[in-house]
Amino acid sequence: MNAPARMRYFDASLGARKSRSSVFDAPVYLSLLPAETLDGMTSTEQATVLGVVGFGDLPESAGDAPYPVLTLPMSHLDDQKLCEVWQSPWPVSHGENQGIRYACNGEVLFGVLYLRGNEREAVETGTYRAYRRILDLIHVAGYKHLVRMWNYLPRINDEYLGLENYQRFCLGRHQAFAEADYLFDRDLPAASAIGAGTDGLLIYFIAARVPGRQIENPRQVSAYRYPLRYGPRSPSFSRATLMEFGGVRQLYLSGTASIVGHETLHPEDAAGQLVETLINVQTVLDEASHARARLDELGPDCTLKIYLRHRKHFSLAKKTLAETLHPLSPVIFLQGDICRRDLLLEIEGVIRLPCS
Ligand code: 3EB
Repeated sequence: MNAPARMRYFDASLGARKSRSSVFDAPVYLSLLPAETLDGMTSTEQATVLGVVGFGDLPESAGDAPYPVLTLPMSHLDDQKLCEVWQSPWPVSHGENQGIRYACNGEVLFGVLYLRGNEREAVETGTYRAYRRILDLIHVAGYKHLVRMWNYLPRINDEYLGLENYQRFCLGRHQAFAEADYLFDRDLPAASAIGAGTDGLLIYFIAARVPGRQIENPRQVSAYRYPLRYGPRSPSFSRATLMEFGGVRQLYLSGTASIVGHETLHPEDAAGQLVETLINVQTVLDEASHARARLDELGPDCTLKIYLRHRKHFSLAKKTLAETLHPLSPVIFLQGDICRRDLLLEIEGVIRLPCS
């Protein structure tokens, strides 16, 4: 792979790391905080932020922040409007390359990319370009292992010349990974692909110096082995990535839906999809933890995001999650379109697993 031209890459954080690290710190951790919290941050606190992801509502001052900020045009469904603050235990360095704004700390790189919509460019071509840029960056910067990718697409369920935008997205992503010689049962990151009210493709991602472990779900056919009827190239993602670093185990859970085998279960039944999805989430958790972690026991270490296609399912989702999760597990509720038309909801998460 050729190094991108005009690469600017500084990693001053490597030095800081040695003096600051503790064996019990993960090099990246997620806090879900009200957006107003960002206004009160000192510059010392800001220096350890890898990135912030907000949903429709970040304060204007976030535009001046030193760290990468992504504001996703999506509506909160809950009164509690939380944003994602990705933090490092020690100061980070910042950079920009081919439209990717990033922060890194010697162990992980957090990046955000917005690829403006272009009428003349097919979705698959734009996606391919975005993924090539990301793969080039992580290769040159030395954070070669993709941990987690979040993808937000305009009009995800619209069809053009027989292919849905989501299927076109899968084509471009597959091509980029295949050209980079990714092994589909070993190297694929966890991911989400959600429809949002954006003009272009919005991506944020985490990459690491060391590889994680790819986790699959025994109740589901691996997405990269889905049969052809779901699209000419299968979705290139794993069900979760398990990271073990800094003496901590973290599970990056992909968008998880009401799919068993490769088929959607309970179409048009949000309650059924919620139950099936939560079984899938617990199953992936079992795979990663050898059945030692339970959703209802995890507490603040379990941060989830749920996307609902229809607002009308919010109160049902809120109630079902309250019955299933530990009361201290924070959840972000968003309106978003799911990649299959018959899916009404999807749940993803970042979970710190208890030490075994
Ligand atoms: C599924 O299991 C539901 O294409 O990156 C979930 C998470 C889904 C990620 C992706 C798609 C993606 O197939 C859809």
